[in-house]
Amino acid sequence: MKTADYIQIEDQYGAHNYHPLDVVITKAEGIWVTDVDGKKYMDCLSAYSAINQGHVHPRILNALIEQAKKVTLTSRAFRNDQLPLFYKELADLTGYEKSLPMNSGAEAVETAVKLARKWAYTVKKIPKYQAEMIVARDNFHGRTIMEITASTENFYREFFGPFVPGIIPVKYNDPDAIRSAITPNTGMILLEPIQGEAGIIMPDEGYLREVAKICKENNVLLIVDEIQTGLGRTGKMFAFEHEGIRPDIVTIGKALSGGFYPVSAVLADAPLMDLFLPGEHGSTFGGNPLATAVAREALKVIVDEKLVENSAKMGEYFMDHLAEINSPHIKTVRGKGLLIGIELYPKAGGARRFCEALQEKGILAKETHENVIRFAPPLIIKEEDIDWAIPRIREVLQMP
Ligand code: IF1
Repeated sequence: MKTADYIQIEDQYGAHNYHPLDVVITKAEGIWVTDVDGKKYMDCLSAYSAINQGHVHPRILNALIEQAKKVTLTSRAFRNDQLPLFYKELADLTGYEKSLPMNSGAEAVETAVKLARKWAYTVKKIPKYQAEMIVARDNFHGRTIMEITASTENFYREFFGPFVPGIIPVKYNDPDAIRSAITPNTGMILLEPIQGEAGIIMPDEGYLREVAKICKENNVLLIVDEIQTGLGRTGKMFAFEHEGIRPDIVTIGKALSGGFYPVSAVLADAPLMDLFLPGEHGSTFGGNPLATAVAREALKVIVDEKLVENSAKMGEYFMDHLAEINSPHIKTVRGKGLLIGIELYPKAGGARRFCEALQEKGILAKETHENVIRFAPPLIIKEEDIDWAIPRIREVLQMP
């Protein structure tokens, strides 16, 4: 079958909850993917930062296969020999004393908010069910009812109410907006260190430091969502490190499994994490031996292959070269590490047509919102790969 055949079947039998590019991928390795017509592309999306280690990384593949031959799922009614090692290695790597494993990023965010709410009622003594959470406008934390309640993107929430009470959106990158939203019932603030879906929106230097200070002054927990920005994407293990802060709770996911399996987790120190009582929260697949064996190897690959350092170095190289492109369409190039966005002027007619033109030239990138092309290749990318991509990106951005 050819591309068109696959698209027709997908159209007929599948929900239309996405508008993907018309590329049908059948094989992937490293930064390259191949479609059913045999055409090769450089993946500049990395499945929204779930493929930091590169597609089908051999070490993680091997970990998946070997573990799958032994045991894949025990449920948490019993114990297994991978989860304890995952806990320990994650604690050693991140400096957080404890973690709680889940599956999707959305579940990790829900878990983080439940933990923070329990702290609000049992430790801060906010009257029950009056705990408030401050979030940033234009955030993206997932697709659950609570998370779309937090969203200010009408398209993600319009037909899915009624919504979850106690969530207050404020302007991102504005500490005063947070100060004025805080009440005695504020339990937590949930933020992305860089807003990915909003279009790679970078707060001013010092914003997160100021937010952390406000949280301390007001006895409010800071939850930082690193599901997209974490695990090396921005040139640090966690994006919050650029600001020298240490959030109370951190959510991670996506590249935690190198794209082999849905694995997410919530990080916190013991006094907070131990508020969860046995049976109070959980998940059938959360912390299963297959997931945690894969995640252990995925984390080892990030460290052993120095992907955090490479992300910083290649991100700078990539952004410098993008910034040199002379194009009437480019408003600005921004990003951190290998989380890069090119914002186009509205008169350029929207980012989609440029992504389609990039596809023609063998580069897969995705528009985010109307006018931003996101470039987020796997963190294994090399200078010569970027040298291959830049002329093609230049040609596309210089088209009328
Ligand atoms: C889609 C966006 C990116 C995330 C952050 C939690 C989650 C995500 C910061 C939830 C997930 C994904 C979801 C996917 C597309 C993609 C996305 F455009 F939707 F927003 F990356 F920017 N926090 N982001 O970025 O994690 O439950 O998906 O594992 O829903 O279309 P998940």
